[in-house]
Amino acid sequence: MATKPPKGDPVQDAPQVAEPKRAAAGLPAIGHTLRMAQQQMGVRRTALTLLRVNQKDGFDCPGCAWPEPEHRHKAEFCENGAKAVAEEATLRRVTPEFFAAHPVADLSGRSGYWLGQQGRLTHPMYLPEGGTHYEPVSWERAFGIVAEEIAALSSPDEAVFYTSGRTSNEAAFLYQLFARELGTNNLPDCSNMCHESSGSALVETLGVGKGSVLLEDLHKADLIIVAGQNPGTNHPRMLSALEKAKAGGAKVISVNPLPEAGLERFKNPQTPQGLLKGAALTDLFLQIRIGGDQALFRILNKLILAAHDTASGAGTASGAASGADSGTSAIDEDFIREHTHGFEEFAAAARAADWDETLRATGLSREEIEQALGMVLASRRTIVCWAMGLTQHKHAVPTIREVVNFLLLRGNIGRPGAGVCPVRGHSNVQGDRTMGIFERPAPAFLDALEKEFGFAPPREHGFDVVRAIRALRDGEAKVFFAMGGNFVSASPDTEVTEAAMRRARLTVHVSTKLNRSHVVTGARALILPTLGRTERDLQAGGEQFVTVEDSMGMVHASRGRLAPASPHLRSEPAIVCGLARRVLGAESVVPWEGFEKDYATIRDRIARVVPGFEDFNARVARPGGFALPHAPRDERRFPTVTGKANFTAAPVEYPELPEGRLLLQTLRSHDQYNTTIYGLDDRYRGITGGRRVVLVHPEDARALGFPEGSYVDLVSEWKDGVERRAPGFRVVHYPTPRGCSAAYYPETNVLVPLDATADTSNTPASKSVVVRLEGHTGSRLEQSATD
Ligand SMILES: Nc1nc2c(c(=O)[nH]1)N[C@H]1C(S)=C(S)[C@@H](COP(=O)(O)OP(=O)(O)OC[C@H]3O[C@@H](n4cnc5c(=O)[nH]c(N)nc54)[C@H](O)[C@@H]3O)O[C@H]1N2
Ligand SMILES: Nc1nc2c(c(=O)[nH]1)N[C@H]1C(S)=C(S)[C@@H](COP(=O)(O)OP(=O)(O)OC[C@H]3O[C@@H](n4cnc5c(=O)[nH]c(N)nc54)[C@H](O)[C@@H]3O)O[C@H]1N2
Ligand SMILES: [Mo]
Repeated sequence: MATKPPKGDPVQDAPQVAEPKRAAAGLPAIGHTLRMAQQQMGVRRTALTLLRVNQKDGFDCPGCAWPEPEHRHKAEFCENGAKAVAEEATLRRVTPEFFAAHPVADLSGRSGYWLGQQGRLTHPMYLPEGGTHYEPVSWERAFGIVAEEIAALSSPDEAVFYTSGRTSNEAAFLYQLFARELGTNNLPDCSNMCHESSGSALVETLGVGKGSVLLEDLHKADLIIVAGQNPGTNHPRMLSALEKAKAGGAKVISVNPLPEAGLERFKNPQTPQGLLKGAALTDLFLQIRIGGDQALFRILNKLILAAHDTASGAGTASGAASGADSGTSAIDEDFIREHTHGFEEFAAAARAADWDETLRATGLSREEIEQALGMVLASRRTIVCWAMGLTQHKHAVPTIREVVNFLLLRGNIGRPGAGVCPVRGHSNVQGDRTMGIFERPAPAFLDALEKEFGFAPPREHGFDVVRAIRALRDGEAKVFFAMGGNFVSASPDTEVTEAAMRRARLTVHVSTKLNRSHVVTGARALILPTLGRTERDLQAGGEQFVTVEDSMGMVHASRGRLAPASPHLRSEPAIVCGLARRVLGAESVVPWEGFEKDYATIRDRIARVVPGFEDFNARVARPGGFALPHAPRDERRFPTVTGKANFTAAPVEYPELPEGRLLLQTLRSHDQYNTTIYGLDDRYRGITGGRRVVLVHPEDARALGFPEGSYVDLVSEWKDGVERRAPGFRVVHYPTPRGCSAAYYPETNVLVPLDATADTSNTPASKSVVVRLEGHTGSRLEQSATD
């Protein structure tokens, strides 16, 4: 079957710019999807594969973690889900011949886009110490190499086991079991760079680090606030939920520095009228300054309290004790009294919020904020959704805590149509955490593992992503093993991270596709090719399926149907079992062989270790799966330290911007999945044919002396004084607030200092990097290849 070969390496891209779009999806999206899919898969495979996405007997879309609706359309896929599937189900192959033709030195000069376009990995490959090329290696020898390097460590804590968020529950459970039986909690994951701030804030305040709403809650809400999220690109199926909510009378406020097309207008490809006309989704757009969200929610909280005080004629009274009728009150006094802790301290901090500071931090007008307040007070059921625009800042955790304060104040937790909705990224990132992929596991989880398997898991906390990079850099970690992902490109401070990886003794990647992490290696390196979601998984015990958990805590089965990309691939569970048997040997107390044969036996163990998974095999057999319990949502029970939902009172923070500098947010284009680049266009933002662009307010561009279309270097400024430079970006005028700018990740990761992280969660602050622009002097042909 004819598929088009990938084009040459377009590192020296030449972006073109047009007006940004005002609507998302619709007919152009369908045509675009089919073209991309057919280039990768051919026509027949495209049709067969795309019909299986998110159907009850099909596989879970590897795109995002948005849940499936109860009544699915015949083709329950979205443009970007289809691109994710096409990327995996491509007919292109990276074979041993490919590696023989391309020395590692050549591959490390290629862009990430080019590497990904080469196709699916077909064989286990080994780069020996001092070698110039990857060579084919048997699975047994590959496991032997890992065993040798682990045996040479002076402690298991010198090994690091990273996980990306596509790994199934079964594979994740086995992987953490292996690491802990070996003796380490060094289990960093992509969540450390993603929603860790959400988890940190929610565990402390509500007692559960997950969202408290189900899909039907969105449909029932009166008001949905979407803050720091671009669903038109990153969670396209969420737009249908917002559309449905609006049909039921809900209002939507979007809080974003950028006017994102999907939030403005959505053309639902599943309905004829949607395709043609589209629906306006946003009722109020608050074009906030980068990092201004904590200040915004703080002033809203002040205004809600003031509305209550006025209504109850109290002025200074402590709302919670006044006993006014909560049916009409601006705050839910009964809820606050019965279920929360820390109200007084919080209320004092909120009342002290200052308008001048708020307007400075948010860049919004008083009228806009008062308009938002009107909508908030008119809503009995409010949901706040958020993603990376809130989590990747120094003050991300207090920002999300302020969102929680905002919801608690009006009793919007544990009530239908209301709650917190952190919208997760990778399709099983939430499930991986539930399965114990966490460097700081709860003692109760370790106790349960110990009781079930009879070994003593390590209790000391392990490395998260940033600490793992430091440990590799400083020679304290020597073996780096990745279950999926692209650690080198996804992590901050690219040059530091690459140097750290190069110091390792051994780097190992379980992967579907080639990426930069395979070519920036330790002294020895392995690539272990694995099955993707779309592929049939046949083991000695017959055909297997796996399970995943979506962003709303629904667990369901995922079953691939396509023939594997190569007969040499192994499933992720089989790889962990093979590795564990070789590394741990006869001393292991875990039945790895049985687990590999029959994944139902893994689920039986999960059922005994992880709360909420009782009777797992029977419940997951039901169509659509089952919902995990969530104490705040289900019974307004808050398993926090105080036993109540905690109000918090942190000082308001927002990023400082020195004169002549810009705040840079690093974000996704419409044609990428994290570090996987599907194409060079960002259709909704009007950018085509290139990714090295920086979006700047026209007045800032003028004031800084860089007209539209000029080429600049982005230079980040951080207190360590180290120069971090991303060269050769085209200046694009864009409607972003003054002082704010945007450019794509991962090209700009080189600018994010390793130590610039969120307080408490340690998530890289990749949405607020202080940069200066410098005229680009070198030729554009000298651009770095790390993109
Ligand atoms: N097609 C596709 N789907 C994906 C992904 C992908 O790369 N491609 N990635 C997946 C993953 S892992 C994740 S985590 C999610 C990411 O989903 P998103 O969080 O939507 O991804 P980003 O592109 O990082 O977008 C951040 C949004 O926040 C806004 N923003 C930036 N700073 C601020 C701020 O200070 N305040 C506010 N209010 N807004 C701000 C930006 O303008 C942008 O709209 O998507 C998942 N789904
Ligand atoms: N500057 C900046 N940096 C960021 C972000 C940002 O917004 N700005 N976002 C952060 C976020 S939210 C995240 S989640 C991380 C993402 O970090 P990662 O999860 O590490 O990166 P991905 O690009 O999603 O990983 C892609 C690779 O995963 C492999 N893969 C795909 N499917 C499978 C599979 O089924 N199994 C296995 N084993 N491998 C598979 C392929 O080989 C592919 O090359 O990046 C973070 N980095
Ligand atoms: Mo993510």
